[in-house]
Amino acid sequence: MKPTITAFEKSPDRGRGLARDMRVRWALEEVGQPYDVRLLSFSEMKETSHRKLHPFGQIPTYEEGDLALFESGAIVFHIAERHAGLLPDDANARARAIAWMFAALSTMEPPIVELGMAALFEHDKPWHKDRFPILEDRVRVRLNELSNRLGDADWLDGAFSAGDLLMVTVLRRLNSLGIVEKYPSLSAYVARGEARPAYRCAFADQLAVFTNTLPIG
Ligand SMILES: N[C@@H](CCC(=O)N[C@@H](CS)C(=O)NCC(=O)O)C(=O)O
Repeated sequence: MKPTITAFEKSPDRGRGLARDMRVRWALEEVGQPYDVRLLSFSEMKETSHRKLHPFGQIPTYEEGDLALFESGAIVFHIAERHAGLLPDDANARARAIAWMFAALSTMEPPIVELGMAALFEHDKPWHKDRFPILEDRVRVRLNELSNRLGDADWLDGAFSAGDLLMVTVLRRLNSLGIVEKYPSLSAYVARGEARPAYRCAFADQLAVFTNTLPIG
């Protein structure tokens, strides 16, 4: 059954692939699963009908038959479990790839989001000058550790997995801050993710929503 996901009707990132529907689109492209997209305005996201799908009134959501999911990580995990290509068959390697999914979302993403929020919304606050370097340091500590672990490998644990997919999307959130560029192995890692045909297809589709160049559905 063809799933339907939700995405911003007008993404605040202007189609730079930073909204979290990008992860879901990329996962679906990696496994070759066609999908439909329902676009939502900010007010539609807060309506009761959407909150039945997403308690926090956000995107993305995922509907497939009588299954409705929210949380991009859970959706990517569901896709990876139902299709070949995003999680290894070997049980231990699979468990490690899942650990990287959690690492992307619960260890890397929170300080990165915090820094991004501070850059976007707090620059005029009196405490911004003191707080920003602290947030930057927290991110740098994690990037250092991740970079040390990745070393010169292509992916985090053997073959490309859903762990890499989520990690690349999380690191991309730093794009406008010029921080990942200080870590050549991480920059190359993100570039490798972005070069994957499935990524490029997903990116083009979400950009087309913003530029209005493709019919959706
Ligand atoms: N942890 C959630 C976060 C979802 C989220 O923050 N979605 C953003 C778009 S990337 C959103 O809908 N923002 C609008 C809002 O919160 O009103 C996930 O990974 O799906």
